[in-house]
Amino acid sequence: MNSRAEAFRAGAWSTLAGGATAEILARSGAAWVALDAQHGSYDQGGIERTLLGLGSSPVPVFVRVADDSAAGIGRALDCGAAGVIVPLIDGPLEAAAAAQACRYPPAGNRSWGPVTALVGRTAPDARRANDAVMCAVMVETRAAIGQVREIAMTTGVDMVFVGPFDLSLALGRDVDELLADGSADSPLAMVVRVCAEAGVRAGAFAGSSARADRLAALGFTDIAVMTDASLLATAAAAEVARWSNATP
Ligand code: 3PY
Ligand code: MG
Repeated sequence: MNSRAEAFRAGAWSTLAGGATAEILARSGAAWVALDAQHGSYDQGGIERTLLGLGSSPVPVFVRVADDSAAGIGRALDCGAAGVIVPLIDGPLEAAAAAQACRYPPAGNRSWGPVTALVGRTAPDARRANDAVMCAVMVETRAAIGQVREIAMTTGVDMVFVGPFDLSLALGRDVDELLADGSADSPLAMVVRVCAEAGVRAGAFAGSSARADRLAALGFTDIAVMTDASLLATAAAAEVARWSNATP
């Protein structure tokens, strides 16, 4: 993926494996979709079924992997993910390991074995796969905030992606207070600034419009503005409320 900071992209987050939720999100007009294998219900089988089932998605589909293991990163990419979002990265060494796990030698240490090739699709060219892959590393710990510049500058990192819930816990702050902190030296403003300086995208999880608005105002370029579970819960509750108030 082109790692230069570009236009704003609103992403969709899928926590509900199975069914067609990821496909609905991929066709919603969102700029990208992420399948959540850390806190969502995507296991390896769910990732594989969803990515293979989606086939030619109109937008990139990423996987938020369960952890920073090279095995999990490689398996998600083998299934056809356009990139990975790697949680709980503390510093540049972990960021470099994640970036290398995304790429075949000589750029990295990814092992060859794309599952997509096994189901009759053309196996991607290794060099092109290295250029196209998107490696996002999550900054959501106190250690990571202290080294966010080094993380953003790490070779092969395409996006720094903030997890505001974990970050607020790590910093002992309320998540909405952290998001509302517009001061120039706030942790989130600093992330946006160092990403711009490093020429990488600045992503973050919002999960709701109100939080997405705050992150957009801070200058984040890629925001997970919605999740399938919260969209369904909100819309279902609103519809039920409308019918409970309706007079026959
Ligand atoms: C966080 O906010 O910590 C996340 O990882 C979002 O899923
Ligand atoms: Mg998190």
